[in-house]
Amino acid sequence: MSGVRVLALSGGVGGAKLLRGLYRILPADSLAAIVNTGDDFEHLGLHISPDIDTTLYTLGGLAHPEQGWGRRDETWSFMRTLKELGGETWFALGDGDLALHVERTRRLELGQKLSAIVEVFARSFGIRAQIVPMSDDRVATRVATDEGELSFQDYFVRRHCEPAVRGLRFEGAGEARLPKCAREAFASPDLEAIVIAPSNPWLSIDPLLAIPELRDALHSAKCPVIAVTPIIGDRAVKGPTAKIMAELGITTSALSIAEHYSGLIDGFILDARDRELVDRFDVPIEITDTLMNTPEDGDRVAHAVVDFANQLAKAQL
Ligand code: FO1
Repeated sequence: MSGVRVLALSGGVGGAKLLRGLYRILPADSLAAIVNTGDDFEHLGLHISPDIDTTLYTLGGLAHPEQGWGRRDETWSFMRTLKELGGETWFALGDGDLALHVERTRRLELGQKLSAIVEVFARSFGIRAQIVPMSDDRVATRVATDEGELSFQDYFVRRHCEPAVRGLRFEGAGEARLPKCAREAFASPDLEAIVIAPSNPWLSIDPLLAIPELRDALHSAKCPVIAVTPIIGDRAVKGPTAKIMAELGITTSALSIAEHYSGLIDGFILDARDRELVDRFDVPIEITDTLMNTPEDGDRVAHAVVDFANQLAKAQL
């Protein structure tokens, strides 16, 4: 689809905050986001797509402000009753959120593609950006831990990220295809920036990079590819990134993030608190305050991404 100017690769909560910034500063429908579905799982007979839903809620202004996932102003009658019935309640499903899973499952069982369903949901939330699952094919993140291999949500939610991570694999990624609208976004004649959002690289971005078509599209991109750091100092902004890096024997630093994307990115956005590292990268660096607590913070980082891409594009001319 022409018209896409910025294409973001994103996972959970951290990525969604940058997407909100890009969505607020860019003209309607010039933003496309390809979102991780490696965290998807079947639960209570429902197909749940956490990173897609976090993105929809965040851009739709419906996200729970502190939690990052799930809806604001949620009610919990379903979970209360499920508990009384002795059902599985380790994965919290609010009443409004539940409707999304029920409707997605109904449509999937009718044979609709996940990408088409997400487009319907985005429109119903009034979202004009293109939110695209990384594939309509099933890809499942599997976490090898010191207690054996766990499914993603078992590791992340049921076990609270406690088991030590020994490795990750993305079952089905090698055969997974990009949805048509993702291929079209990469081919947009107006594309001026591809941005890897500040999501957990290992958990939320690597599933996307494991899809051959997506990786090839990144390598042949004609516009700058920029990554935004999810690490400030030696800590992750949110979630288990630093713990996983330590368990994988990777130094917890923004340098390791740029190294992880080495060969894929033309520039890296470093947090101002890590300014002293600036000369140790082998790609051009843009420094800004990357912490996004308010919508205005997201706007700031989004402007930094777009301006940096334009600056790199001029330098490449
Ligand atoms: N994360 C939790 O830590 N506990 C939960 O009970 C939980 C429920 C949940 C329901 C719907 C949804 O879309 C996300 C939910 N998450 C929950 C977050 C989810 O596990 C993560 O957001 C992603 O899978 C990783 O970013």
